[in-house]
This record gives sequence, C-alpha cells and structure tokens, in this order.
Amino acid sequence: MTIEIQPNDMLVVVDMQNDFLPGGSLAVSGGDEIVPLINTLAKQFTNVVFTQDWHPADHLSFASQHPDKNPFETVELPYGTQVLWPDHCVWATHGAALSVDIDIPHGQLILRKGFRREIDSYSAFQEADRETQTGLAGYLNERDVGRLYIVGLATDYCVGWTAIDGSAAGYDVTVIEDATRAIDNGGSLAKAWADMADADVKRVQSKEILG
Ligand code: VGL
Ligand code: ZN
Repeated sequence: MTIEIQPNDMLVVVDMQNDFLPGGSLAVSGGDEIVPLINTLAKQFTNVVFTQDWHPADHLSFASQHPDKNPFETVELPYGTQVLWPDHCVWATHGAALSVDIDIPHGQLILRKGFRREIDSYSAFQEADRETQTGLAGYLNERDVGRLYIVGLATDYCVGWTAIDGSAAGYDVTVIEDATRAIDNGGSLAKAWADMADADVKRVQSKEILG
C-alpha cells in the first residue's frame, strides 16, 4: 500500500549537518547514505522544513565543558540526565552548516535549536527542560499543516524526540526509517523506537511512499 502524500503534509528534515556526516565531529555512521533518499522523498512534498542543531562554543552538552568527563558519559543538569557529546554544531562553523548535498530548494524554514548554553534540545518542539518551546508548533499550526513525516539524523536523538513531541502536539507523525541513521549508544536506538511506538509514532520505509 502506497502512502499518498497530501499537499498539506510536512517533511521535517532533521539535522543534516556536516558535523553529523562522515568527517564531522559527531559523525553518525552511514549518515551520508540517506542524503540522496531524502532529496528524492522531498520531491513528494509541497512543504519541507529543516532543523539545525546550533550550539554556542561553550554549550553544556559538550563534554569539554565538564573537565572530569568524556564524550558519551552523562552529567546531571537541573532538568535531568544529559548525555555529553564531542563539541559539535558550533554556531556559524562549517560543522553546523547544512550539507551542501541536501538539494531541496523548496524547503521553507530552518529551525535552529540548542542555542541556549544551559539547555540542550534534541526535539525541534521543546527543549530538554521540557518547558522552553522552540516555536515550531506555532509555525505548523498557523500554516494548517497536516501530517508530519520525519527523516534525518539521528534516529535515536533528534529524530526520535521530534517525532514524540510532534505527536504530543497533536500531529499524526511518521518516521521514514531508512531515511534516518542512528548514533545507538547504550541501547538508545531500541529505546527510541519503543518510546516512539508508545507515542503512536508510525514507522515506515521509503518504498511505502515512493512506491
Ligand atoms: C543530536 C546529539 C547531540 C542529533 C544533536 O541531531 O540527533 N544528537 N546533538
Ligand atoms: Zn547537539
């Protein structure tokens, strides 16, 4: 059964940035493999938005800000447990730029997130304190957007959290699995799919859309 994309559906392309691609500081394995597929999928959509992880150089999600910590360890921040990352997506650097191989000229919005030093934001809707809003729900509501289709990096972090929060915001959300790649540290990918299923996020393959 082919999924029929509607004119008011929205493709959300998550964090297709140099630092998450091969050669980047937080490269997601196989991240470059999904670029052509995302470009192809985007042709099915009238509406496309991008997200862009966008951190100050001293962001508290960076292990470098915690002298006794290494990347992929965790730290307790006021809002809860935070995974620590290599420095990545520092604003206005090459690593933070969207890949030039993403060829989606009709994309409509670039939503930046994670720009407050003290608060990370995997989700494109709500920052990690689970209070601060990014404004994306307001944008989508005002534009009368229908369903959300999510692709990009990384399945178990920014894709997963965006999908779950999109569902909580009242949207019918589908993740196109083969147009994502995961970091998968410490069981994070399996947990993300379980959490997405609990949140009624649909999981499909691109061939169900492309036929
Ligand atoms: C992401 C870890 C840290 C992501 C962003 O885009 O999934 N992961 N910042
Ligand atoms: Zn980040």
